[in-house]
Amino acid sequence: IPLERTFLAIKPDGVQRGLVGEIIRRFETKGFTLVGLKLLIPSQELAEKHYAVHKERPFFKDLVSFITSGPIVAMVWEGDGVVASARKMIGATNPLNAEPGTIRGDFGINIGRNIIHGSDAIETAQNEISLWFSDAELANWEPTIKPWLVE
Ligand code: YYY
Ligand code: MG
Repeated sequence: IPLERTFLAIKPDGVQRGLVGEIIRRFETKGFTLVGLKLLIPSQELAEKHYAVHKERPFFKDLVSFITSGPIVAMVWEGDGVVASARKMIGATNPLNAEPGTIRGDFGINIGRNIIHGSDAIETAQNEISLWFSDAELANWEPTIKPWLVE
């Protein structure tokens, strides 16, 4: 069975604030495996597709303009339970409600500047991964330390 994967993106505020290394470090040291990584300024079209589920919401326009305003770091992470675990590590949508110890809880104060995106379910993750990455951009590999992470 293929391992579970999720799509994470460090938003333009996270990149501008120099949080890329800190955020990647958290998922690496947790024990998840990085299988895709790129920095890009998303096109309007890509951003609108990514957030299509929110297109009728009042914040949609600002959200799309924010996410296209500068480089983001798009990533695919792999591991048992990674979708739900990454959401926990990211914290609540509004950083003011996010627990300390989570990324949003530790680094944010505003819902419109909440640093990072993470897929909310396994099926959403599959759709987001194929929206942002081609198969050739994803590395199928197994860390040599895996026996020390998973029994
Ligand atoms: O999945 P998550 O990012 O935690 O929240 P969503 O409810 O999917 O909303 C996506 C994105 O939209 C959120 O990260 C910030 C923004 N947003 C907003 O600006 N204002 C809201 N009231 C709700 C969401
Ligand atoms: Mg969401």
